[in-house]
Amino acid sequence: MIWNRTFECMSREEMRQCQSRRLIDMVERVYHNVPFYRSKMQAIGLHPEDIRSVDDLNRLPFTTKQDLRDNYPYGLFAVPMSEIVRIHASSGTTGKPTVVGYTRKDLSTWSEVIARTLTSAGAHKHDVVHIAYGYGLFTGGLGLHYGSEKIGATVIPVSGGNTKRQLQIMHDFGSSVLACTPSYALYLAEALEEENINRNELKLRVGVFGAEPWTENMRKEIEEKWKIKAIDIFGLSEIIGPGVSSECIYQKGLHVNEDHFIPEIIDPVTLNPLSEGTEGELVFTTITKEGLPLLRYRTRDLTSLNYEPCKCGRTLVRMHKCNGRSDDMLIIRGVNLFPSQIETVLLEMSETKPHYLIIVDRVNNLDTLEVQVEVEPEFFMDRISEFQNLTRKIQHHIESATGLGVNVKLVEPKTIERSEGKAKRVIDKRKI
Ligand code: DLL
Repeated sequence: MIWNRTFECMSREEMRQCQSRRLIDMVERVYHNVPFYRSKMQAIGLHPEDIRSVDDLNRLPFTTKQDLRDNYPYGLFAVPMSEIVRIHASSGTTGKPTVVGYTRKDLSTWSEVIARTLTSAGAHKHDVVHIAYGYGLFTGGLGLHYGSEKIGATVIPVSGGNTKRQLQIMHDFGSSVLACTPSYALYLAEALEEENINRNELKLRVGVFGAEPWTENMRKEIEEKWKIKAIDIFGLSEIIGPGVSSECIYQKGLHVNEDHFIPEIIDPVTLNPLSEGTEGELVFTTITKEGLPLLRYRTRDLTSLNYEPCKCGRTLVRMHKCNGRSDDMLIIRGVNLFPSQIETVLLEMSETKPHYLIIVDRVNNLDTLEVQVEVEPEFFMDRISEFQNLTRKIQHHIESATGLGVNVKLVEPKTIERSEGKAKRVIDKRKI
């Protein structure tokens, strides 16, 4: 089944024309409505009329997460706040989150691309979609929610956490599609065995998993443990949230909704465009977004593009499964974390030194986060209660800055290895 044949199956030439028309309109809008883009374009002597088709895409300036941060919170919005009907946010590189805004039309586009995502995974109106992505500022929960309603499925908005309850609901309410991070899907599978729930009493048949990297091996494990088809779905808040691209049932790359988001692959160092099939950094230009339209947004995700037709009938370009990034962002239990966020917390506290080590692991399919912190020497001579208080204090500060549970370990001064070059801040022991 294909949700929107007109756009998902159009010829490459029709897609080019559609993208060109939309791009021209979008460049005109951002030039007039977003001072940031106007001055960026003026600085390189580029006028909206210079953009005549998608072939001119690479004349446009790039946008980075830092640009969003510099214009925090609403500076890049292209419409007045009275037109914005929803806000979401994701982690920024330091303390402040990246804020994104949607108009009514943006929300309708979002539901449309999620409807495509679910349909390409094989879901339909008779399904019961169990949404265990977090609801809130994170785009996972609400993003999947409205798209599921759009296809006419029954939505169970469980949100994340409370594993026992998840399984009971899945069993009693007849969930047939599971939407969550792949690592949580594995964790739930293990809990299923522990709770002694008979898999054959569940109606589950498909999973739509994303928000973090996962390998083919993880897919195999999830599919075997759950006896379901596990579909990879990809997206990022800045572009819309989930719904940017997703696999079809052939699981051979993720179809990009390129009538809304034009993908490019660039060399992350020279910033030059790379040819089809070459791995590099994924860049998106949104061509229908109203609230937060972005020109050539550097995702930092590494992948490649494939324009060959797919067996499913969709002509939408496919991106290879994403398994790496060109920056140091970690994804822990689906939550994005930059080491600099931890550093900011530690620098703000007088008792600690900015020497720290982040250790990420996966225990029973759940990510764990430990932060080792060097403290000022007097803490090692003081009473044990002071020591515990400080541990708790750091833990609390990190948790409220990142939204992630953390195990803090205080270590003696000069025990964390110093490096002569780039400091090694992260040890990621997860085998993904
Ligand atoms: O994670 C949106 C999302 C929600 C996607 C639910 C899929 C399902 P952010 O929190 O802004 O948005 O994080 C975006 O997560 O740049 C990638 O590095 C990573 N990511 C998202 N999906 C995948 C995936 C959501 N399927 C960042 N495979 C992106 C690998 C993924 N990485």
